[in-house]
Amino acid sequence: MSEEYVTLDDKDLNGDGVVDQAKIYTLDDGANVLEADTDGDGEVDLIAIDADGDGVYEETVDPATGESTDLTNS
Ligand SMILES: [Ca+2]
Ligand SMILES: [Ca+2]
Ligand SMILES: [Ca+2]
Repeated sequence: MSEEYVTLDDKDLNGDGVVDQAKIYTLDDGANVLEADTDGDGEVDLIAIDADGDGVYEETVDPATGESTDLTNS
């Protein structure tokens, strides 16, 4: 595994005005994964996936439900 963890401590990801804790790591296949704790309880609330590593996230996943949302409109 060659995951790189980066902690973002100054990002408001869901626009509620409160900084959200998040980390980004890169998988061996080049995909970027962002995990965010948007309510500050220490549990990940949102996962975003950039499958091709170009910096644009194509999909988000709600870890509570496993439900994924396609962010692309193509
Ligand atoms: Ca927030
Ligand atoms: Ca949380
Ligand atoms: Ca991408």
